[in-house]
Order: sequence, then structure tokens, then C-alpha cells
Amino acid sequence: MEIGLVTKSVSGQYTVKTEKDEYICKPRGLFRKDGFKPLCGDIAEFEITDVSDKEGYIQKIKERKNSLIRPPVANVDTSVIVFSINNPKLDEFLIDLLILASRAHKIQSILCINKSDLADDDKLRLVMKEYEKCGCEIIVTDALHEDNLDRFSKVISSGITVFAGQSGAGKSTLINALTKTKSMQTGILSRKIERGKNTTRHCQLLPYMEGYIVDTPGFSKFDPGLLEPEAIKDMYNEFDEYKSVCKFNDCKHINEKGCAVIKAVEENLIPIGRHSRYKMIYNMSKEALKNRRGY
Ligand SMILES: Nc1nc2c(ncn2[C@@H]2O[C@H](COP(=O)(O)OP(=O)(O)OP(=O)(O)O)[C@@H](O)[C@H]2O)c(=O)[nH]1
Ligand SMILES: [Mg+2]
Ligand SMILES: [Zn+2]
Repeated sequence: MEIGLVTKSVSGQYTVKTEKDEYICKPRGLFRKDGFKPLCGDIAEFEITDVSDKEGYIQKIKERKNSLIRPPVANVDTSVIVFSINNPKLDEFLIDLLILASRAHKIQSILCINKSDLADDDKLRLVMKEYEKCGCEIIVTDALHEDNLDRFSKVISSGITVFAGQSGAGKSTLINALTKTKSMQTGILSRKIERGKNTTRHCQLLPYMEGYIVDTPGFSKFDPGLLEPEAIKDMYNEFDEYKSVCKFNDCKHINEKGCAVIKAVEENLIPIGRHSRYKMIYNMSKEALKNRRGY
């Protein structure tokens, strides 16, 4: 049996890369019966069925560390959350949700403020201040002029990295520049094409340094209902140094008496924007949980 990394999936066919070679593989029938599908990023055990044509048959998938639905990829180590301040307009709510989604999947995230050429310096500084204590490294780039892209070589040099963020923020432009390819469609054209086809079916890992990059085309939505309300409050690094002082052990930092987090917000020690969006996200995920349970 051979072992390799699934680097590409197109309509039921999987490219599996071994140390020396690449094989086009089909999954064994039993997977389909179980409703199980291999994903890009999976470590696959496969049998070679045709040596000269390099074809194979996937027999087994190693246990995954995590798996995402969009993009459909497994064993993700890092997410790069790409956004811009102008064009498209800053969407802090989406940024916060993507940080939370990453944490929920045990994925480390990096914030990339792209289109720095279009941003006003004061606004840029404010945004960096807002996120300085969120626990994510911040990289400011201008993908169009390939400015500051070498920063990525230090933070995503290995493992599997997913680029996510608002549509039009420049994910594909960044990826093309980093991988020195034109693998990804960019611009309005890409969005027109993506709308027309089922993008959830197709996925590809692009080699970058010792690791791989995956694009998420046209990301604009994320459902807070997928987050567990009780888990969210522990995903804000900003709250860490205050929450042990809250009067109640199970304080949610929403409106409780004696909440040290709320006090820190009032004293400008925690960005008010991060906290007010936290309250919204917490309530939305609580509502969603109620709807799921039916009470
Ligand atoms: N001025 C400027 N334009 C940029 C920059 N990065 C990307 N663009 C442009 O912004 C547009 C959108 O870039 P894409 O790379 O397609 O954005 P995307 O995030 O992949 O968008 P979706 O695939 O829809 O999610 C393109 O016209 C790019 O040329 C940048 O740093 N500065
Ligand atoms: Mg794109
Ligand atoms: Zn509290």
C-alpha cells in the first residue's frame, strides 16, 4: 500500500502525491456507501492499479485533525483572514467570525490587511489597534504591487493554509503572487465564473515553500449558528487577563454585575467594537442553538 497527500479533487477524482510521484485515484466504493468523501489535505492509503498511467484506488483515509466544508479541505493548520479597509469596505463582523471559526477548528489564524495602497493611514492604525490583542499576527500587504508579501514566508512556510475573507479583498491575487502562478482567477471575472459553477466540488492545494495554500472563492457568509455559545467567550484573548476577576465563575461578560471584562471595556482596555460584536455573535449563536434544540 502507498501513502500520500490528497492535493486535488475534481468531480470524484483525487490527485494523491507521494514523495516521488502523483497518482490519479478513485475512492473505494465503500466510502460512497458510507457517505464519506476524501478531501484535499487528507493523508490517503492507496493501491496502485496502473503503474504506467499512474492510477490508483484509495483504500483508507488517516484520521483528520479537522475538516472544513468551505473550502472542502482537511488537516488545516493556519487560516489567513484577508480583508481590506476600502473596496470592499471593512467588515469587522466577518473578521471576528472567521477568527472564531478558525479557533473552533483549532486552526491558528493570521490577519492580512490587504490593499494597503487604498487605505488611509489613520484608519489602518485604528484597525491594527482594534485587533492587536486578539492573538493573531497582523500582516499589512498590497498584493497588486507585491508589497510586504515576504512576511508570509515566515508564518506559513509549512503545513496547510487556507485563505479566507471577503469577496474581492484580494485572496486570489495574493495566492497567485505567493505561488508565482496564475492558478486562481482574480477580479470581477472570477466572481462571475464562481457563481456559475459548483465551487464546493473542486479544491486544490497549491505548493508554497514547504507547505500548501488553499483559496476560498467569494467568501461572504459565515453562520454564527455553527459556533457553540459557551465556547465563544473563551476564544477572545482580550478577555483573558480580566475574566478570572469576574464576580461569577460562569460569567458570560454580556451584562452581569461585577463583570471585569465589561469594566475593562469601559476603561478602554478592551476595544469596544470587539466586545459589542462579541455580544451580538454570542446572542446569535445562542438563538441558533435554541432553534436546533427546539427549546
Ligand atoms: N489596489 C489594490 N488592488 C488589489 C490588491 N489586491 C487585489 N486587488 C484587486 O482587487 C480585485 C479583487 O481581487 P481578487 O484577488 O480577485 O479578490 P478575491 O479575494 O480572490 O475575491 P473572490 O474570489 O471573489 O473571493 C482584483 O481586481 C485585484 O487586482 C491590492 O493590494 N491593492
Ligand atoms: Mg478569488
Ligand atoms: Zn465577565
